[in-house]
Amino acid sequence: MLRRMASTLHTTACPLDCPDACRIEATVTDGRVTRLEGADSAITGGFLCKKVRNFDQHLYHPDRVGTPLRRIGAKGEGKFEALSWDAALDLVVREFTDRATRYGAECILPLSYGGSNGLLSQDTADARLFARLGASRLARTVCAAPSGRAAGGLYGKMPGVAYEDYEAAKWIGVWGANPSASGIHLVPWIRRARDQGARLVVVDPRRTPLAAQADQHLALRPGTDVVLALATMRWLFEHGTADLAFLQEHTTGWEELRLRADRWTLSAATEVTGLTVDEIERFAGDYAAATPAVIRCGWGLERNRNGGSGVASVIALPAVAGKFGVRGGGYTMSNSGAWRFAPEGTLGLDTPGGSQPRTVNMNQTGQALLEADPPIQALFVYNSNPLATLPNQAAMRKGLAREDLFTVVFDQVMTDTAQYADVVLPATTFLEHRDLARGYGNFVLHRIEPVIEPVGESRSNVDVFGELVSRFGLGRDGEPESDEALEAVVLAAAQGEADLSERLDTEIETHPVGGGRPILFVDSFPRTADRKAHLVPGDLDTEADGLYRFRPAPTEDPSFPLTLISPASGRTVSSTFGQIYRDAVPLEMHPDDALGRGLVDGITVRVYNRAGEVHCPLRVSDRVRRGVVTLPKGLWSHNTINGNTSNVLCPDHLADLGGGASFNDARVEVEALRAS
Ligand SMILES: Nc1nc2c(c(=O)[nH]1)N[C@H]1C(S)=C(S)[C@@H](COP(=O)(O)OP(=O)(O)OC[C@H]3O[C@@H](n4cnc5c(=O)[nH]c(N)nc54)[C@H](O)[C@@H]3O)O[C@H]1N2
Ligand SMILES: Nc1nc2c(c(=O)[nH]1)N[C@H]1C(S)=C(S)[C@@H](COP(=O)(O)OP(=O)(O)OC[C@H]3O[C@@H](n4cnc5c(=O)[nH]c(N)nc54)[C@H](O)[C@@H]3O)O[C@H]1N2
Ligand SMILES: [Mo]
Repeated sequence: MLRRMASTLHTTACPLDCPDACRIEATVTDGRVTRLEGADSAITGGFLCKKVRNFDQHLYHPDRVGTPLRRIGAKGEGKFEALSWDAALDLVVREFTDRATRYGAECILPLSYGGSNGLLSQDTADARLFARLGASRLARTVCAAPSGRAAGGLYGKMPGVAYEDYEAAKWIGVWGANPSASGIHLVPWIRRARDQGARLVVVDPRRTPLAAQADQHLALRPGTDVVLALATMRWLFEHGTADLAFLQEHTTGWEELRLRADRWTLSAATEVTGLTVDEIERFAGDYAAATPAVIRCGWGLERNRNGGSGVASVIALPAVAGKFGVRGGGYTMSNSGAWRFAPEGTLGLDTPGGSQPRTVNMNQTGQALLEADPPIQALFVYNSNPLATLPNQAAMRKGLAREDLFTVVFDQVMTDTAQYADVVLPATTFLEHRDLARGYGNFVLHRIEPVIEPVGESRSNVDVFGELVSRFGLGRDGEPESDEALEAVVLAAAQGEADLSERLDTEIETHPVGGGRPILFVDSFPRTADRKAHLVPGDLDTEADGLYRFRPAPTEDPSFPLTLISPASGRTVSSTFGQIYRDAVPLEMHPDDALGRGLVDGITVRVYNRAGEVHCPLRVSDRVRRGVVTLPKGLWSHNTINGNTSNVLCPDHLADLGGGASFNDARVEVEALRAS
């Protein structure tokens, strides 16, 4: 039991969707969290981001859901009344059962993404419930799907260079990543490397904080990374700086990759990327000359129709240039593959009669809610705020507004999505429940134990999904149900790891087998069958209909000449914490684009395309390149004047790999908003 006394200190960790997985020291006073600070860590330096330092604002926010709620107003109106857990779960079981009987179990769709991102609060009891119900499956593609496919196909998800080893690098390329907002503990390691003379290059359509300090900033057009990377490879081959010995010994497909790179002369690449010949040549020459050289590949470049090929080409570069084999050399993408948990076999995820329910791609949930056949009649949203975070927001909103759809939203706060729920269930946060936090930048795993009692009547995912399993009559005698039992299942399913539970008890930071600072192609190899990098894997080539092929926007519609990108911000994690920030967020636009349209800083604009429009303030800034405008991801309806966010402008066509989202492929026009 948790003891209540004046002030106690508790060590825990942050599982939020961020690469860093920080250790936390929480102060609890009279049962309330009063202070959160970074706890000792060799990797993070013991400091926390501002968002999590202020997590108490989220914990005790007036919009925190305190009890189960039932809708009493129209959908979207936000009128609810409290009801007991018993009554709420009864209602869910009754409605889901009724609809499954009438339409078949596939009419149920679970809709979830990272949420708290802990290993217990997703893919455990929830997976058991929805599998045994025979519900539609969800392809969780909103993030990292193209990059995951690329990293899996080329290198078998080999973990990359550790943050600590950036210090050894002489050349650091930050490519489509903005660690100053989205994984801040990499930044001090980059700074240390620079203090020792490392060169910093940033590839990003925006001048991010690191780009502003970089030795070179390549502000390319969004979605053209594959062309920059291939032109660089062509240059390397042409100038005798490709590492043919490495390619022969450790890769397959390099001759084919070379052929595909061959059409990208510097001048052809400048046409597409908007960079100059000098810029690309300088980039290639400096990269070729430096050792160790490391690329931090982010997620900004995957979110367009060329995203999978873009990521594949970026992570193929170190193979072509021969940058592996030394500490601090190679690339870092997601390091989630450092831990391989495979508990599926022990959780009992069988479907009724071995049925194979359909799969809905979450990037097209809006369309599915409006058009799927059989129809989606029961939606269970958890660990996600899809109205704020999925593309094609207009379809999503219309789908959620369907009177015949029964929607459950299980969340910590009244999100935009929750406003459309029939039943809202209050969820605990990682300070109130047990979980496991795994870094996907840092090579760490932490056990999370609750530091306070649940706020209000909130309950954990494990608890609620477990209870639903039994209320639907789908439970099985003796199977692991409690959070502790499920934790044991997950830990025991960690491939290649021994004594993980004990290690989590005794070690300050638990690293995966091998220690978590691999030297690539020396003590860590691709997890492909032949331990080689496959530079043009057949399955990816088929899926992408030609890997590394650059696709111009299908309809470069002159009515919508601007590309809208929606990067992460330093205030929110996706849309988490969005209830705290209610101010109107501006669209950023280059001064030349503003001038051409007669727009000035500070006015209210209408950003629009055929899918919808956003009304918001304008900030004129040369931080974005010409032809590109930005509006951050994770905004809520209260952050804009008309209640739509950038997601209303984001198309729901898919990236070339993994069924990924194409958020950064939006085309828009902007005009002054006239009072009507
Ligand atoms: N504070 C905070 N931290 C987070 C998150 C958050 O929302 N807030 N989100 C977490 C999650 S879910 C993720 S996926 C990661 C994301 O981490 P990052 O990948 O670092 O974040 P993004 O801002 O999505 O994208 C990075 C950069 O890509 C640029 N970009 C956009 N389009 C292109 C392109 O076509 N090519 C290139 N080269 N660059 C492009 C953007 O301008 C942006 O600066 O961060 C995680 N950490
Ligand atoms: N326009 C645009 N939109 C984007 C992106 C973009 O680049 N542009 N990027 C996308 C990316 S990278 C991502 S990862 C997605 C993320 O999209 P989502 O997965 O929808 O992420 P969040 O908005 O953080 O929503 C997570 C929700 O889970 C809740 N939650 C947290 N912990 C728990 C828990 O233990 N139990 C329950 N039941 N709920 C919990 C939080 O309160 C929060 O409301 O957004 C995408 N949206
Ligand atoms: Mo993400």
